[in-house]
Amino acid sequence: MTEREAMARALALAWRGWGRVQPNPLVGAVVLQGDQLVGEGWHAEHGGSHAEAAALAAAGEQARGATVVCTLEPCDHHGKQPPCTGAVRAAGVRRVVAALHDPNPIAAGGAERLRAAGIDVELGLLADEARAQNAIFLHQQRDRSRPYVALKLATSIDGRIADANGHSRWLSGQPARDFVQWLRAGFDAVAVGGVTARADDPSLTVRGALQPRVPPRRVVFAADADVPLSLRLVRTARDTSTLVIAGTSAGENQVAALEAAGVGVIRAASLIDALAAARHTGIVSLLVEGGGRLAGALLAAGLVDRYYWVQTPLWLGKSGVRAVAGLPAVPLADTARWRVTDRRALGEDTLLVLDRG
Ligand code: AOF
Ligand code: ZN
Repeated sequence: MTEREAMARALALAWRGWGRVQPNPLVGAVVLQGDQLVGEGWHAEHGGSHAEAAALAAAGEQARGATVVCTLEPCDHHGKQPPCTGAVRAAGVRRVVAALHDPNPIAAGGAERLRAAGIDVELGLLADEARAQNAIFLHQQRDRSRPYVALKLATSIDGRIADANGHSRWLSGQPARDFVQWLRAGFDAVAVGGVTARADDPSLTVRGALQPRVPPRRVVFAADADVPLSLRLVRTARDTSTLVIAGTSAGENQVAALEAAGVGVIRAASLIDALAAARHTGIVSLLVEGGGRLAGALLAAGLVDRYYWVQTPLWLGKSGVRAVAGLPAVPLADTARWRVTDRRALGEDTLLVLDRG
């Protein structure tokens, strides 16, 4: 196995922490003795063993003289766990290959510490893949003003999210819906706009195989606070936290009724203020699941970091509900290309993961 193959394996292992480790990073590690894999590990639970320490423990004596291939620079601090730099040195490792420099100032400095101890350290292997994987963690380290925002839409071939009657159940197939359940588990909150909340009456809960350590909160962006008390999101608000982000002129009575039902309500004058308020309540990552107006408003404001596009092989025609509404026209010469970070089949559907350029 080459170091590049080992890094691809470490990235695959790191995904096993999805839904369980946030706000900490996803991290995977592999120990190579020559071209033989002699140990692997990943960060599995928040507060638990770091990936490098887990991989070294699995390798045991075979770690002596070996290379550790890990998706993040080994940490150099005593936090919930002892520093991985200590574990690397104690194991007699000769070389460390890490995909990313650790942007967390409290934990960083591992590469320098290890080099000072005579260990060969290389950073940057498969860095783009590692950055895409830890996009939430990296965003959180550099921007505390708003959450990381991912938009997820399932659309027809012709870019519609519902038919002319507003029906969207079910556009995508079961494998795509299972993927969305998995995806939700890794976000702090799942959001929809008021129109979608009223039309679909969604639960926005996680009901898949992966149980998140902390269930995502539910957010409704509804400027007029028009979120009927009969909706599932309101009726279950005491079991799973629900937050309505209303405009500054939303009616007092409406707000009071929601609050009496156990829904949190905050007021914000604009979309950017709404996101800042959500971040203020501890939402570091937000998965927006529609509808078209909220998607369009977020995109127009440059507030979408990633787009998970599930494309379903059917047509809905011109009266179907557009995936994105109200996006101003942009001349081709001025529009930035988004980066494809993943592209794969989910049953009959196709997933495209696009990061803002
Ligand atoms: C992890 N898991 O596998 C690695 C991490 O919360 P603490 O004290 O355990 O430390 C968290 C920091 O340690 C984290 O922000 C990152 O900078 C570094 N490495 N963290 O949770 C891991 N390798
Ligand atoms: Zn560590």
